[in-house]
Amino acid sequence: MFEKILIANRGEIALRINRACHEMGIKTVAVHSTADADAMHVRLADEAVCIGSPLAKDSYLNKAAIISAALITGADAIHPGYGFLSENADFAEMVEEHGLTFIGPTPKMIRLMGDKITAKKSAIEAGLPVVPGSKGSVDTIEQAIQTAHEIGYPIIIKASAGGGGKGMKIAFNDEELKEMYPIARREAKSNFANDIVYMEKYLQNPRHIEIQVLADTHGNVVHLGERDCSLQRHNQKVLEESPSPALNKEQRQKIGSIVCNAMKNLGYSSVGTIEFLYENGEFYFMEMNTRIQVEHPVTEMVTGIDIIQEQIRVANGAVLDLTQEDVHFDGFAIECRINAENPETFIPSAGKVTTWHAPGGLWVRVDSEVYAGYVIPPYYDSMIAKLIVFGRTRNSCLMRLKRALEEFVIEGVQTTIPLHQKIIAQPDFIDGQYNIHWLENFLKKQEEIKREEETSSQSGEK
Ligand code: MV4
Repeated sequence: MFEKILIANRGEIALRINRACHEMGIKTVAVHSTADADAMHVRLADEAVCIGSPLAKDSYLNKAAIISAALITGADAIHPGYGFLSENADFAEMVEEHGLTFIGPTPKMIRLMGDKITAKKSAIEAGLPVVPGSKGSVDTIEQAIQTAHEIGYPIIIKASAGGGGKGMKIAFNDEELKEMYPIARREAKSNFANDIVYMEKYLQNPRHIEIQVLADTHGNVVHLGERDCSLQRHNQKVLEESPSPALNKEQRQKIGSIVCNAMKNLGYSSVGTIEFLYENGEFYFMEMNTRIQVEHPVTEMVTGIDIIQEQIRVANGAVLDLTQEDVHFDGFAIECRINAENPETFIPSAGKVTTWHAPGGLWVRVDSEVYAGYVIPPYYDSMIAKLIVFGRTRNSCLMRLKRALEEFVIEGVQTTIPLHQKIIAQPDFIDGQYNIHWLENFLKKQEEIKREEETSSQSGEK
């Protein structure tokens, strides 16, 4: 096993990786920017190296500085966490060239999945169901119109170098397509320095359901069920749950085995997530994430498997010690992402956390780097904590979540806790009746109610 792992990340995930390493008897090295010198994972790691100034490009994205820190401290492997360099094939390659292990899949696999056109082609070849669409890139407006007529409107234009929802354009007819096609290419060029786009049938009311897999380097693959991540705002997930309220055991087993076969066909190793749109009982491959994801804890809660420990073991060449029969799905888990933001305007709220009281008790997990007195730096993502709760039934999970959110006390900065409290009180959410548009529609309605209240109170004052 590795003796020392360098954690190339910050925040709650750095702490999460540090915990997994220490439980495996592995020493850790934290790297941090000057803004993160007081971070909890820096304190808890066995060693720490400052790698640069606050802006990510000068520290957490500085490949040479991170690899130098690993070499100087004698680390055997680098865990990239999520975001930053976690899906950067050049970095993974550089790590291997320096005789270190990148804790993730091969650079080739990262590259394949990073390009959304090659990812979709590989998905089809591996046997995954996909949304009908263009065969590869759409290079001219004539080709775009022809493709649209073949697959039928509405269509969606996506950037091949994109992902995560950035730079997508929807068209319902030829006229809109003629307008949107050049805009899509221009935006792809400016966002991703690559103007290659492709087209798909636009699914109007799907859920976002993703499958977690765990694969070793010897061809063994298991799936750990699904997560329903439909509740999102501006392509940012807000709340995730497992199992999905939309799936039963047979459907889970069916898509799970399709995904496992596909991963075997691909020769995939490490943890991975296959994202699907799910509509009218059908799954459609969207993209694959080759990293550990923010929402992995809901899967850990319903399977009892430490996904990061497994990721480290398979990166070290270990044979998976689990077969599919060993994976048992039990109960319900929900994760709330708690951001330091105004819960109505979503404007980030950095600064000193003066009071911090995290909830506890049975089946309540809080993953966070925050402590009383911690100063949230303004340079990074606003997610400061994840609250994950488990219940044997979905209702007991919801009741526990309500209780835990009430117990949470954070002072000094604004947080999205009140938003979560509102969401979980909605009948649609309680009934599991939601899709990818539900949250944004809900927020729009809340805005309207607020505006009406303001107007009526103003007229009342007169
Ligand atoms: C789609 C779609 C509808 N039809 N593709 C957004 C994230 C990126 N991975 C792909 N996305 C979408 N692709 C087809 N063919 C709708 C979305 C989408 C979405 C997907 C999941 C979660 C939230 C979303 C919000 C808006 C659009």
